[in-house]
Amino acid sequence: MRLPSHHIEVLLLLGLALCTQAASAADLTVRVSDVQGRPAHNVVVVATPKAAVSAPGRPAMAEMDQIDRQFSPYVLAIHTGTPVLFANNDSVAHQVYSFSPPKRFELALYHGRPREPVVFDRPGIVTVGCNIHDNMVGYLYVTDAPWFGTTGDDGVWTGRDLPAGEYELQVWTPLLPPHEWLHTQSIALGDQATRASFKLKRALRPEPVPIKDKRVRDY
Ligand SMILES: [Cu+2]
Repeated sequence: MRLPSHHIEVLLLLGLALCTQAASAADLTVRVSDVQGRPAHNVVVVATPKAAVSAPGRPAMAEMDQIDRQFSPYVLAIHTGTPVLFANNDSVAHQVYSFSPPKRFELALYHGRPREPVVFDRPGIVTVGCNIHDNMVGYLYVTDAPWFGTTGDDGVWTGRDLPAGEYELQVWTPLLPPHEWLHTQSIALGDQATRASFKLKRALRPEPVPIKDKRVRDY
């Protein structure tokens, strides 16, 4: 079939419009530093668009491991509805639980791969612990926002291909007093890669330390 020339023109214009739309997205790099200006890692960064945008694809499952009698990662950011597998690759068995309102659960004492993941179906902050090892603590930040993550050792999180527009940025860490848990700022994104930074206002508490000494008696 041959298309009349004006139809071809319309198709070309349509193609051009789609390309333009795809181009008006950019990466967002957020840097978080502590009061001394050092990189702050394991900090949750959330980017919420102020207008509706098409959301990125999400992993079907997330994982929080247990190593050296600690949760790894210490802080995990997930989208609401994501199942999380609490693997236990430690040398000892653990009994993971949460009393937090967005998700209460308890996994019977286990080692290795748990029978089922835990689905976090409500947004909010969930603290997890172990019934046997009181020093173990981890956090899940469950969010409805389309872009989120945690900072690496360099204090940086990068969101990929955020459509142009206005966003609210929030950062959260369990290592600040509760009333200072959220720092917020607004940012406008265009078609250029954009940077934002947060400097936390108060000193962070130390993270719980892993216990590597295998001589500690345990079961
Ligand atoms: Cu344990």
